[in-house]
Amino acid sequence: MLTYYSDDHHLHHGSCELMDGQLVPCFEKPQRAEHVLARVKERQLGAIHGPSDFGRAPLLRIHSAAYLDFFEGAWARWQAEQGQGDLLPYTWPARTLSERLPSSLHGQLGYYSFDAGAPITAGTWQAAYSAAQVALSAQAAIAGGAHSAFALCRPPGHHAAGELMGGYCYLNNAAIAAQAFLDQGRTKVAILDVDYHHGNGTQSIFYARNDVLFTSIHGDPVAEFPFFLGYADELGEGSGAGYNLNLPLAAGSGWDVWGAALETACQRIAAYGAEVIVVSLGVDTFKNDPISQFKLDSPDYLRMGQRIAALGLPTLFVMEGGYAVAEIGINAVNVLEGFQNA
Ligand code: Q9C
Ligand code: ZN
Repeated sequence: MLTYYSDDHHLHHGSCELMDGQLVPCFEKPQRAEHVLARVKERQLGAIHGPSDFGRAPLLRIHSAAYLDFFEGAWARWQAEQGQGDLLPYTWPARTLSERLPSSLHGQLGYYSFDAGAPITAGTWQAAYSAAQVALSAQAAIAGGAHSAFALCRPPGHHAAGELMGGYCYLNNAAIAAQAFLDQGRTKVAILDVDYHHGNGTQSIFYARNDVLFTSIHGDPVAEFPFFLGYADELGEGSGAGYNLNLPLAAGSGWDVWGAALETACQRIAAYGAEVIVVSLGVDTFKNDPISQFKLDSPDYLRMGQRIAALGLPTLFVMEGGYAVAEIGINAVNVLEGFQNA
């Protein structure tokens, strides 16, 4: 399997995040991608390519120009204000407040985010832009005839909506790639989001559409981030009604429960008649993940890849979460090897 990767992810390195009332070092750190890349090499998964540059146009199919302009220019504005440290939001347009766009940097940052989990640093735009190009390059490989490809994206993307960053995400790499398939003539794309957290951004982007089926297996939002989306009764709206499948699971779920949910998702994808699958590949479902509550073990990721392969469809894997840094490479590449060896 071909892997696409850019060193530019190192340009994004947030300092800290809020956890249980304390500022702690960011869980979403460069070593994550380094571990995955090292494992891809160790297992000789296949060639590793740098991305091509497809420009802004494919990003604009998912994100608004206003959002991209804000994100690209935010760090320079922060520097012009003599800002110290990472740029982090602290006020959001929650219920009872208006959704006006203020003129101030922090006002706009609140407008374009949903939590304080997506710090903007000097290189965040470039890293996120390159991650999107990595996804598009892997997408192009599949469009060109490859049966599968791995986009080793960092930062991740599935929490990012059309005009929102949050949950370590800025640009929705998986959604951008899914849209590229459609723009190149495919008519039915399925997204399978296996990250521990619900892919609220991806769901919201495609919620009213039937050309992308969104399926997700995740920690029940009643108890888990992102809390405000990801419930089983969210089925899609308008022409997208019936094209959104959420499979929330309880904390402590292991392969027996998780694998059954995967079976449900795969059967829905097959019934849909998908032409291609985009897998939002988070491995924060691992038993030792520091911020998650599922109990998958490393061999389970081989089974995951095997079941996805049984769908028999061209498959684009897009890296999302996973924070048990030492094991993230083993688990992510196990999915790819399970797929490849099936
Ligand atoms: N620090 C992805 O896995 N958790 N994002 C906040 C308090 C946010 C996870 C907990 C988790 C975001 C891509
Ligand atoms: Zn996650």
